[in-house]
Amino acid sequence: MKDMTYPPAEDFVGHAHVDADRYAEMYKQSVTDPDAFWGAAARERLDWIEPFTRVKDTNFTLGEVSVKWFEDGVMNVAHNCIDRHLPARADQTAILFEADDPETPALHITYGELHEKVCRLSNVLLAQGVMRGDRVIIYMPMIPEAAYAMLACARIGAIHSVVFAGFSPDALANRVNDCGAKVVITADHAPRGGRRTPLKANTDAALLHCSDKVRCLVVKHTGDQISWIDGRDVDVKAMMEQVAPDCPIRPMNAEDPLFILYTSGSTGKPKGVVHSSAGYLLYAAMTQQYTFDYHDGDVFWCGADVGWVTGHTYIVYGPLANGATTLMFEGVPTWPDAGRFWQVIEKHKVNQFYTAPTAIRALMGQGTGFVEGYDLSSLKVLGTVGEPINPEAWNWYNDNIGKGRLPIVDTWWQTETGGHMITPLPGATATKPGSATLPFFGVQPVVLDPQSGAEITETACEGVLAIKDSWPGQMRTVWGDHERFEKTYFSDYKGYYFAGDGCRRDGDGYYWITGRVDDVINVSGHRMGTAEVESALVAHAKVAEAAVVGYPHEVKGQGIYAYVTLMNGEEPSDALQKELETWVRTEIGPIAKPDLIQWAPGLPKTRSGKIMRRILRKIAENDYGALGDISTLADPSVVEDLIENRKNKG
Ligand code: 6R9
Repeated sequence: MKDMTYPPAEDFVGHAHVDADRYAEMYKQSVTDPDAFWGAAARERLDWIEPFTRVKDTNFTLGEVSVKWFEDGVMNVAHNCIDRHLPARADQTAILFEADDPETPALHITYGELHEKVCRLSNVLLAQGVMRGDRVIIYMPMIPEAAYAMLACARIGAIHSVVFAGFSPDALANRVNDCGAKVVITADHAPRGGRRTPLKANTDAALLHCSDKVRCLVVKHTGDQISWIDGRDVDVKAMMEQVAPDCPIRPMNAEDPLFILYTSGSTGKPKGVVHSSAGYLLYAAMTQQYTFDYHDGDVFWCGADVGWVTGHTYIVYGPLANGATTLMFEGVPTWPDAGRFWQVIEKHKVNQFYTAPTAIRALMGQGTGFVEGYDLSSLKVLGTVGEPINPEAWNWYNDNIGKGRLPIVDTWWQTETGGHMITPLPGATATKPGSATLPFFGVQPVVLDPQSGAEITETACEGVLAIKDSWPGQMRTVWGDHERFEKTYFSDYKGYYFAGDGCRRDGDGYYWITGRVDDVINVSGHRMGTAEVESALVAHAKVAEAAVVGYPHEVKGQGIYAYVTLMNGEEPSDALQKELETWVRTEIGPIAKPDLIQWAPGLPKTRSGKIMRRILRKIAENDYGALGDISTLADPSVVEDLIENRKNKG
């Protein structure tokens, strides 16, 4: 079957930063002469206190892995995100804040105000003895203070580590201890979807397991009652009033760490991914501008949480480095109802909107009634991130939100990569639903044979996705464990950065991410992406969501085990099970027919919406003893339900 292709609209191309020819030309330079390409970009896009003399100094050889960019340059990230914009943009909105409760008036924080807030918070941190290189944990709601805190750290040279507000006290304590943080910045409560997470109480519980030297800075956001430990706890807003409104920037080396962000791998405890100052910021700025075709004056909305890399790069650092207006949303897509996203887009005349397929599917399940009636005509570009997008979700997004006229950028990247790696550029790339399309500037993807590790040179092929050479946004190390960095990303396939994803490259050189390679299953010797089967299942009108894993099968090696969540109002039945089996057979082929279907009222998801397949695999294997840590799940109780149902299947 020929893939559907959507070329960029002519009127769009006319105004875009980059068209197809320009992309080809720039891409070529970026990989043939990275020093010239990135050197020019870094001089043009960033302000330097001391110019760099060396651009790229990187080595992917196991045992010697080292990634350095603009090494001898001196700069400051907060200066680049705020101060240098002041002459032209002091009165322009930097952060547009939309609260959880739609009745709360939005805040328009100008670059001038942002400067003052960040300076004041910097002075509060300095007063607490936070110095260059110290670690600061940020455990906050999605409120402007979270961004102030990140930028205040950057201003004084402290390294921040944002911990998603949905994480448990245990997870928080582990992170405080792993990075040896001096301070935790939190808030009283985090309102979300009309409910409140007790962040201060969680922090109190976490700090019982940490050094008693750790200070707790509290933003009183909701004003609810909280407990207070004199001498340890600090009222941030009150302190900010008492300190000076200006704070000099700290000159930092390009390679000084900007932040640590913990991310879970397939094994072991979460890794502290370390990002640099200059390389990261440059990559964030450049991808935000090109991938979303951001223009001066646009209102940009990345719907992620600042607790994830997507929030770091595309709510805070990328947009602010570009002098953009970035929307920060405290709420959830489904509260007060499933029209909230569209209401916010109408209200603030959002131009670029970026979300995850899981959110699209959740809204799709609620019907189009919640979209109708909102004026979405301000939108110019739509984006997705986080997982492969199935054609049904893509079509729904395209038809109902894009009204068939907007480019959709499906951006493949990772916490480790800092910014977009494989993505369409809206004025340059014809898109194909489900494909992240082509590499960003400087990114050299390769497809490797998973067994031999050899690079596959045929255009159309399938294998594991790896990257041949460094790009400025690449992570530099794992905090405190460089060996783990080398082992995780550079040891399976020598000489390459191995992303952990499988992919297919089609005859046009387009990349199709098939999911994490640990999610690829082998059925009777056929390799199959679990995403493929899931995509087929959710294409059925009665299916809201599906997760597919492999499980040991006597004859086939691995069988296909499908967890299926039905649309509201649909009832499970034997007849429906048969119907779905037949459906998948016809969608993909007999080989993809699920061997077992389990009805799942809910799926175990991380709070960022990723399905925890590790848990589903264990349940499918009837191995309930080794479920591992389920504390990071949005709703741990779904696991018990799934186990009960699994047992009933024998
Ligand atoms: C940015 C982010 C990274 C993993 C990655 C891959 C999956 C992300 C994707 C995608 C297919 C896309 N992923 N974007 N898969 N298409 N457009 O999500 O970072 O949380 O570290 O996850 O997410 O499997 O390896 P992170």
